[in-house]
Amino acid sequence: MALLEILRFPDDRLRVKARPVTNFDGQLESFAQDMLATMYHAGGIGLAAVQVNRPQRVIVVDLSETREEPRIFVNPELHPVGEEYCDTEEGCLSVPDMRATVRRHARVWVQAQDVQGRSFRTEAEGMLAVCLQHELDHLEGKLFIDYLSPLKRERLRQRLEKERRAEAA
Ligand code: K1U
Ligand code: ZN
Repeated sequence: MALLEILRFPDDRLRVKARPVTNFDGQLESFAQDMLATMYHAGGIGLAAVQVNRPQRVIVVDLSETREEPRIFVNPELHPVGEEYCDTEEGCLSVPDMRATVRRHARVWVQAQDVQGRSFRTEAEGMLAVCLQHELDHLEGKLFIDYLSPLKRERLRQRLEKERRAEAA
């Protein structure tokens, strides 16, 4: 298993829209395992393939306390349920040291395929629903900070650029 590099905002490659997966082969299984290893290593509860510079429609999540309940979603499609919303503080492995409250659908269901191409459907609420919406946004090139005001997002971009330059010096 390999650890993959996680792209960081404002990297333009985070803005790419992911393509559907068409090949359900051993490479897909191996890539999904690398994504899980990368997510666990980074301490995240989710990860989208776009974040590791593979613009394919694959996400992984694990919200269990034991970190032993990995879930892999290939070609996921999100369907909101009802009109209830929730406000949750989110973080992102591609935007370190930043948290912001985002309004999301409280309940969703997701139609997806596993690494062998078999279709399945998952219903979600609470943090799993929030995390799935966050990861599905990544597949569209969207980040949780896009829900902030333009001014706040620009201040954040400047701060992170400054930190990046300081790290490189
Ligand atoms: O997609 C990502 O960048 C992963 C992200 C997922 C996420 C977190 C919080 C709300 C919505 C989506 C993370 O896992 S960032 C790390 C984090 O915030 C966290 C880690 C462990 C427990 C709870 C949150
Ligand atoms: Zn994220």
